[in-house]
Amino acid sequence: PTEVLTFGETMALMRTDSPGPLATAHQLALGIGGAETNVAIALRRLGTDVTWIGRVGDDGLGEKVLREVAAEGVRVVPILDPHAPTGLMIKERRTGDHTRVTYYRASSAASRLTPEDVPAERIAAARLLHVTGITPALSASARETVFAAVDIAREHGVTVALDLNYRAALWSAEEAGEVLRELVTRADIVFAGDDEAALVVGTGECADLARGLAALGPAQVIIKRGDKGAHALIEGEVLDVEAVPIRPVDTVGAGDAFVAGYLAEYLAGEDPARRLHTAVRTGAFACLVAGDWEGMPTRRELSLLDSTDPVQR
Ligand code: KDG
Repeated sequence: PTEVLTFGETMALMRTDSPGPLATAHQLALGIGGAETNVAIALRRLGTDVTWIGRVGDDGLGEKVLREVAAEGVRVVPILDPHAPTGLMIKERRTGDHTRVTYYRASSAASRLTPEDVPAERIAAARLLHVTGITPALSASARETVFAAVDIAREHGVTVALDLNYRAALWSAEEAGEVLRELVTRADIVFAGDDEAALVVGTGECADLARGLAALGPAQVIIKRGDKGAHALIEGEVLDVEAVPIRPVDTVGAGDAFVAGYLAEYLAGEDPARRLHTAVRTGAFACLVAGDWEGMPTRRELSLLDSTDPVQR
């Protein structure tokens, strides 16, 4: 039994430490990253029980992915693929304020995910299934896996959370718009950036976007607005929340942290305002370190950003 079940591609992640073009970089720091494990790790740090199903290559980088995620206390269900490598992502700090991401993930092990990798009994035993719009962009079989898992969750009354997470490097806006729309109609909780929501419902103010998404079915729609906070339409109630002011180091992973903050509070039975209050804080934390998930806060740390005292004793 698990509270949250999630699955998707987690890659080895290499990043340059100092600003400049990749072509002249001499060193890369090695870590791991993937939207669903970023969420899983953040949930775990907030005290939620979480399982991640991951398909990786039978190689050193795959082993690293599995070790890192397991070390965070996430229950890992590994699928080792001897015929394809673990995907790789490179983050190039091109300037102090701009990060460029390059993927080496075509035909990766995770792109070969199939519906059999996500067994019905695991889904049925969870309270919530979390999926992202990245997985359906990986391949036809990965897309099938997402839809199959979501259908099983619905059949068993398991809450379905979806983060649209559009990745332009993986598929076109048109293709994504169609598939994501189908997924939105099947989800209970939907997270989207303004641009991502627009792919599904057409451009508009964030209130229009939230209404448009909610009209497709989900009872909880949350528009993530980065340093502008968030706008939500939850069971008919409109809520706006401001972001926590910070000086961001790297914003990659902030959306995942936001999702985890919201879902952890939702599962703990907290009201919508509390869910959003925590979500903007977890999102801010993720921006304060270079890694995608390393900076995710524990519950005890959540109030840290509200303190003006630079030293805690
Ligand atoms: O949301 C952050 C993720 O995008 C990153 O950690 C890697 O999953 C990833 C992706 O596909 O970009």
